[in-house]
Formats: sequence, structure tokens, C-alpha cells
Amino acid sequence: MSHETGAKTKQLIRALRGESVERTPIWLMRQAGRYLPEYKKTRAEAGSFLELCYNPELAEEVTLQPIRRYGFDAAILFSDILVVPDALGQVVSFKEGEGPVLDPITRVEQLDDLDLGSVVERLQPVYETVRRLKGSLPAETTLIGFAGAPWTVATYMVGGRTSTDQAAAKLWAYRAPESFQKLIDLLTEATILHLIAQVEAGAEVVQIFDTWAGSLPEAQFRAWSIAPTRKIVHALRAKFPGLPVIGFPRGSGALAVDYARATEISGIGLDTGMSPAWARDHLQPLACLQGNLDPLLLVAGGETMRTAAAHILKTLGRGPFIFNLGHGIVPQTPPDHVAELVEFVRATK
Ligand code: 1CP
Repeated sequence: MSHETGAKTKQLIRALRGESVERTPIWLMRQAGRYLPEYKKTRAEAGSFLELCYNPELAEEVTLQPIRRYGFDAAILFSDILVVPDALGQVVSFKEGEGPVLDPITRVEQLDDLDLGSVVERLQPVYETVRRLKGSLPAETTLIGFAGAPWTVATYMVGGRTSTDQAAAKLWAYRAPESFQKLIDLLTEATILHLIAQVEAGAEVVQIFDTWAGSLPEAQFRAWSIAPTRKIVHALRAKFPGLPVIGFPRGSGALAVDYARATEISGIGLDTGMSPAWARDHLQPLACLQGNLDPLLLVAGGETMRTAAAHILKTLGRGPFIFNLGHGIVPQTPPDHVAELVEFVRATK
């Protein structure tokens, strides 16, 4: 099976299966990106951010850049969660220094204009990037594919941009849950197709980013985050039994326990605010944990960063555990601090 390549199972996959590891695997969310000078160069060559996502040669190159520098245990496909609305036919662009801008969907009738049938065809360049990476990654590096969770992608589709409160999507969901369900169902189907195509192309693990899960009250968290994620995990496992899936329900707090139980994900990403000791006691028996150094500690670096990393390793390191940040690397991160962190995690027993 494509997600079980390699004679000796990779450390990161072993951790996700709850097996013993020789050392703590490490990768960092947003490990490719603007903090690296070589990324900025390739991005300028590509033109726009979406052109970079849809150029297999350049997307392969930026995926490999952090692997060459730091030798992470995993490479994450270079793409974005918003390629799904783009492939569905919504107008998506990325404005320099502003982030994503979409023509917002505000009425249920607009869903009829979206075309689920063309998603996989339109995202062929992304799967081509995955195939290329299978040939170019070091043998010990795990290739992670990903998608946004339906709720998080819906917040961008409905709001048209990043928002601090996700008000547009939440108000639709509160006022007309039946029609909001149609959007979530469409995104669930599109996400399943997109992740299946990534695994078929060679992704060995997939991560589902639910960046805005934490803005939902309990009942809505169950309806819009847990339920669709569970459907996605089940559909993937029906096709690829045993596929390791990591969920990142950012900001879910104590509800992460029900999320892990109900979705049956193999790994759960801890956000920066999660207490490692609490996670050890309540979540580690259910799933492999991944996280959760504050990305700003990586900006600060030095002894403060090492003390925090040591605390995380001491609390969670007996496993199953994958070292990561609590959210993505920020652009002002000094590349030397990343090297320092990797060295520290590798040297800590
Ligand atoms: O100017 C640039 O070069 C664009 C910056 C950038 C990058 C490097 C964006 C725009 N997306 C990405 C790549 C990306 N995005 C990856 C692959 C690279 C890697 O991890 O090494 C991944 C996994 C994502 C996922 C993503 N995109 C998420 C979920 C994770 C998270 O950070 O919460 C979200 C919410 C997005 C949307 C998005 N894409 C880009 C921006 C600026 C945003 C908005 C982020 C926000 O709303 O806060």
C-alpha cells in the first residue's frame, strides 16, 4: 500500500501507531515559508502564491527547503487549505501582506455554482507535487498531506477573509443550520476526494487543520468540527485501512477528548494554550500527541525556548509523541533558532 513504504517503519509513523521510537520525531507546522530566504526567492519566481501552489516543480522545491536545512522527520506538502474552495470554483486570491481574499458565499443558492466533480481534476498539479516528492525525499522522511477541516475552510468561504471571530460563518450556522449543513457536507465530500488523491499519489500521513475550531460552542463544535472530521477519517480508512490521520482542533480545550474519541484520529495536534500535563493525562491514552511549543518562543530562542521545550519533552516524551509547535512558524522567526530547537530536541533523551 502506498502509505506503508519503506522496509524499516519511519519514526513518525511508529509514533502515530503508538509503537516505541528510538527518538522523538519532530517537524514544525508551516516549516516552509517566509522565514526562509530561499522560500522568498522561489515564491518571487512563481509569481503569485497560488501559482506557487500549482507549480509542481517549485512546490516540490519549497517543500524540500526545510528538510535540507534541518532534516525534519516529516515533510508537509507545500499547498494551502484554500486550494479546495479555489478548485470548487470560488474566486480565491492571496494579497501580499493581507492574506487570503475570497468572493464570499452568503446565500445557499451560491452553493449550486460550486463544482465538486472537478475538484480532483483541478488539483492535479498538487498530486503531481506529491508524486515528485516521493522520488526526492530522503528515505527516512515521512510525507504528510493535508487539508483544512470543513468548518475552518467554511469560515474563509463565507467571511471572504481571515477574521478574528468567524462571525459570518457562525451567524449563517446559527440562523440557518440546515443550509449551513449543505456547505459543510459539500466540503466534507471535497476534502475526502482531495485527501484520497494525496494518499494515492504517495502521502503517508494526512493532517486535518481545524484552525478555528475553538470559536465554536460545544453543540456547534460537535456538529461542525467533530461530525465532519469523523466522516472524513472513516472514508479514508475505508479505502486505506490503518492510515495515520492527525487532527488539529485548535482551541478545543477539554472537548479535544471527545474529538479524539469520536473521530478516531491517530494523532492530535495540541495548540499553544493546552497544558502538556493535562494532555498527558486525558489525551495521550487516546492518541499520539503532537505539539506544542509557542511559535513566539521560537522567535525568542535561547534559554527561554530550551526550558519550554524541555518541559514539553519531559511531560509528553514517554510517548506516543511528536514534537511540534502549538501553531505555525511566524515569518519573523530566525532560521538559526529552528536549527537550535531541532538540535535540542534530538539531544534530549
Ligand atoms: O505570502 C506567502 O508566501 C503566503 C504565506 C502562506 C504559506 C507559506 C500561506 C497563505 N499559506 C502557506 C502554506 C501553507 N498553509 C501550508 C504548507 C506549508 C507548511 O506548512 O510548511 C499549510 C499546511 C497551510 C495551512 C493553512 N493555510 C491553514 C491552517 C494552518 C494554520 O496556520 O492555521 C490556514 C488557516 C491557511 C490559510 C492561509 N493561507 C495563507 C494565509 C496568510 C492564510 C491565513 C491564515 C490566517 O487566517 O491566520
